Amino acid sequence: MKTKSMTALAIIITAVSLVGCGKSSTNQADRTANALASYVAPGEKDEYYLFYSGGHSGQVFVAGIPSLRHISTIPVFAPYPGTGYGFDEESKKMLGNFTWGDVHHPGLSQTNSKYDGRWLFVNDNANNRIARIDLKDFKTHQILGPIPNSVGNHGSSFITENSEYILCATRFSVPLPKGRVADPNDYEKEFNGMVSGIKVDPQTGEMKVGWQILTPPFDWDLGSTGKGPSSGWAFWTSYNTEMAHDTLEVNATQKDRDLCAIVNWRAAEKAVADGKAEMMDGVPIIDPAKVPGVLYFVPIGKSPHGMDVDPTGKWVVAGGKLQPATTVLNFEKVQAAINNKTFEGEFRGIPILKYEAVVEGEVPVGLGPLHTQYDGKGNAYTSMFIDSCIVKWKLPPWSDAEKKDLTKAVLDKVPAHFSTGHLVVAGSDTAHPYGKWCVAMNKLSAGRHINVGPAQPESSQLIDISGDKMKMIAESYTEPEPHFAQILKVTDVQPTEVYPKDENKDPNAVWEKAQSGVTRNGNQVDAKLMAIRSRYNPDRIDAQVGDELTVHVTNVEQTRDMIHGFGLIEHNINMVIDPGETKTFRIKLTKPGVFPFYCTNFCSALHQEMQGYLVVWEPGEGPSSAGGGGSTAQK
Ligand code: K7E
Ligand code: CUA
Repeated sequence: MKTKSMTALAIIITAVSLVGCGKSSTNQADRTANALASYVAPGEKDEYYLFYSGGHSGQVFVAGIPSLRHISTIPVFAPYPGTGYGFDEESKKMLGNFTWGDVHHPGLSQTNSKYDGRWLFVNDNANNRIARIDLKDFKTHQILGPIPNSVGNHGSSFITENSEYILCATRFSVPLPKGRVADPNDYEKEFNGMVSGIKVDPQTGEMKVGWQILTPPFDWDLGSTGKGPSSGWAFWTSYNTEMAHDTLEVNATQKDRDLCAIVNWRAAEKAVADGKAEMMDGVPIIDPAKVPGVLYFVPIGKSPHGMDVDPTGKWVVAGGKLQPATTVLNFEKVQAAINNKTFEGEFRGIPILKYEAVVEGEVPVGLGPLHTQYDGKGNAYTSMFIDSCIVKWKLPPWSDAEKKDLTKAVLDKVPAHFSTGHLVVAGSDTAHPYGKWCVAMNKLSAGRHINVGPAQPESSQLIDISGDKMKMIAESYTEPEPHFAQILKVTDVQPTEVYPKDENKDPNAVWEKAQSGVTRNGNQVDAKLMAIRSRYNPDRIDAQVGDELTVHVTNVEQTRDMIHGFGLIEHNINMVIDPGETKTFRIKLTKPGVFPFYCTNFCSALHQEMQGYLVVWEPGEGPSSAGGGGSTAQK
């Protein structure tokens, strides 16, 4: 036990002393060439979107490639006053009672194993949710969850080839169903993990929980979905085959190999249709010990993290955090082992495939391999957390000489700064990778930026992978906390520029002065406002303490980027309304006073003049429209 943690410590110390091994070139010609390669001149535009996860910021950030400039923030699991997200009723409802999430793995929707530019799905590790961003307007349209029977929704969101499902696996195990209490000392007996199939409506993208597969209490880690020969399958690593429930750093690193999951999701879907599932918390649950063919295990060394299917669907590569090699599974051999029952045992009724029968080789890439991406030309790129570099290596088939000595399959290394977590190549998770760029998202980028205090800003690095040798071209600040990302060609999406008036189905939308105004029904006050450069109509709302006030604001503009805001003084309200959009908020009025409201988004030379008053009278006072005895003040 001691020696093992000592080894881990030694590796980390070596890693720290290795940091700084790769300086960028000081050669003037190289510097000029690199600068030009990522330079997007004023007025010109980037060629790709980079959607990167914002980790515990709960957001998704959009950058351009090759400039690496951060150009947009898509709020998902946390309020964001910049777009008014989390203040209007609709987005508040989506957020539920949570004000944060932990986004790890964005996944673009696919058709025929190709990005179709429709949706971006992201997971929330913290509150067990999945969100859908529509690429028509780059906004969050659905948050599903907390998903029943699922805790620590980290091993997601992995999209199947035709976006039939988003597949998820749990990082944490708990007594199920949620709410049941058992002693963590009884972890092995009482706790369970889960694999979930989240069904996606092919037309609308609407998600719902389809089915789940009960698993032993391993900590499932990263995964990916199959294609080609592995179509209908999915794969996850795990890092706690030991089933430890305390001091995981030591107790979950005892075994040389952890059991990874090979899931036949089509078989799971069929088993549910055939009535082989039992309900738990409203979800059909498959017990894979009772339904053979749904789940298999394969041992992979050691404390693996990423598990990435290559574009042909034949090779599945796992990175062993504590093993200086990636493990390459051959899916055809996996199939043969399943058919011939080449098992080396079983665990709780689940067959364990014989390691030697399914592994094509272990490629000695270096220390701390995490995630692998592909260029579709037979090359793999693995991020090295400890070595702080990206390693390019050759996928099988290997020559006899390479097979004998797989160091020969390692083609190139480029330093990254520092401790790379994820990396991304456009289309790597589809059958059709494209583009010349790889982005390395570095975890512990100390000293890469000017000093801003104790927290060192993270960095991402742009690597040109078009040649034999990789070239690090540019570097940029990355909002915390980057995990995975997706790259999409700009020409593959056509975001809308305004919401067309005739598509606005909000019953409270108002398009002309005559429709707008304030009405009262008991203590319910309903204000329908029109926002147009540079005024609100009406610009006065009268109400009383104790009223419930609902305000609907329609931005009647039909011009791109003509955005209006609605900030209400001392009421914690800031809506931002895009052209053609209607947004609503509801508040209980608790204090008397005159509260100005104003446009928060700069809209014209007279933006500052775009303001009005919410007059909150004491009960019984004010104009008749406010329930008082005076004459009507509105309009
Ligand atoms: Cu995908 Cu960062 Cu959640 Cu690896 S995890 S690094
Ligand atoms: Cu409307 Cu500023």
